[in-house]
Amino acid sequence: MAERTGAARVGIVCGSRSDFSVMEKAVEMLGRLEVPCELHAISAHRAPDLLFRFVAGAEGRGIRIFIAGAGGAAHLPGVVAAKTILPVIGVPIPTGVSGGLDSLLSIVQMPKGIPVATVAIGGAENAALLAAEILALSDPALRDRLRAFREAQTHGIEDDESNANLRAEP
Ligand code: RP5
Repeated sequence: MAERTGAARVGIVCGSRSDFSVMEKAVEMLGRLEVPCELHAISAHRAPDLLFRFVAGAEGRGIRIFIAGAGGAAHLPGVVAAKTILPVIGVPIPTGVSGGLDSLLSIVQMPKGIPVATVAIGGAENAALLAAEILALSDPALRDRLRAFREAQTHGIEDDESNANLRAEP
């Protein structure tokens, strides 16, 4: 388990350690926004009882949102969503099947009544940003950090050398 300082507010879980290279991007983004999180590898198929224990204990530990990533027969985000009413954001992990189309369809095609907010294939950064935006609804300081992130992102593009001739007159 990876952990940032302070009680984790976002629980990140993925189906295998082989997913860590994608899911670490969510850890990194949340770290940048100063949102404590934890990262676990727990397969919904290979260790369902452990997954249920993780989900059942998470809210009591301070988790407010889950980010769940899986590849192939990617049932993990849906199974997490089935066991909690906290928001669940699904990250389809890239695979050898059309770049991860199998993962995407497995995660996005949830039955009505059990939602999973699904981001793009490999879109762990956006999963982290969406989680932060949800938390920011009741956290003004985090709202400010998100605004600062957006502004820095915009300035990075405006300041790019390729756009030098488009800059406004001083
Ligand atoms: C899924 O199967 C995992 O989420 C991973 O993306 C994929 C392959 O897992 P490993 O065989 O690498 O453990 O459950």
